[in-house]
Amino acid sequence: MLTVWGRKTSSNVQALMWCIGELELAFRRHDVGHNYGGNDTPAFLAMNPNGTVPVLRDGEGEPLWETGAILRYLANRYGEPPFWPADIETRSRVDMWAEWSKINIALNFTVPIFWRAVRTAPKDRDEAAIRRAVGELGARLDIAETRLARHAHLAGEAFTLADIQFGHVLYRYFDMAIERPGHPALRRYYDRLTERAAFREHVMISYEDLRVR
Ligand SMILES: N[C@@H](CCC(=O)N[C@@H](CS)C(=O)NCC(=O)O)C(=O)O
Repeated sequence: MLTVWGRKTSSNVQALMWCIGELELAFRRHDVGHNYGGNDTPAFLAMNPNGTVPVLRDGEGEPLWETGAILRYLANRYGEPPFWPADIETRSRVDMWAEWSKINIALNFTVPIFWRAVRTAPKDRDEAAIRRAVGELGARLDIAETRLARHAHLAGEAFTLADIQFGHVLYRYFDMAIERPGHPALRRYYDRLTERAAFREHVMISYEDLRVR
């Protein structure tokens, strides 16, 4: 049994929960972080000195933190090809796109766009900075657009771990009131993600609790 610490409104928790859902693993999840608190207690900090969510524990194993590492752990332990290929070269290409997504997409979306537009009071919002950040993210999404115009998924034809690292921010990206550049293949890909039960359950979650008014 997997134990997850982390509120379901956290984008990193969403990536983890989506992965757990895709792999059909049994879990229990504790609401921790943001409004729930609980991530600054000695017990929590003993599991993760950063005080961030998610944290994962598999059975009685050592707690794991850093979402990218947790996802790879789950893939290595429970994933099967083509989600997590057995062949090292093919697996590394999936991993390459997963890493690219974390660094180029998730990190350029969450703080520069989502925090500025949703987790900042309207009176303090810097609309010009938001537009600039959407433009900068858009330039990186051009790379995904080219890829997705030719392939069904980010790392190729199959749904893989890379799609989880890439796709877990797309619900917010497409739902938010921002002016997005045109990326038709990306939009079609996102629409296909919304047909996945685990994506709907763990990623398509209201972020109104996070909104600063
Ligand atoms: N690099 C870490 C970042 C973790 C992180 O920043 N988590 C956020 C939520 S997405 C957090 O714990 N925020 C504090 C809170 O929820 O109280 C990872 O990828 O797991």
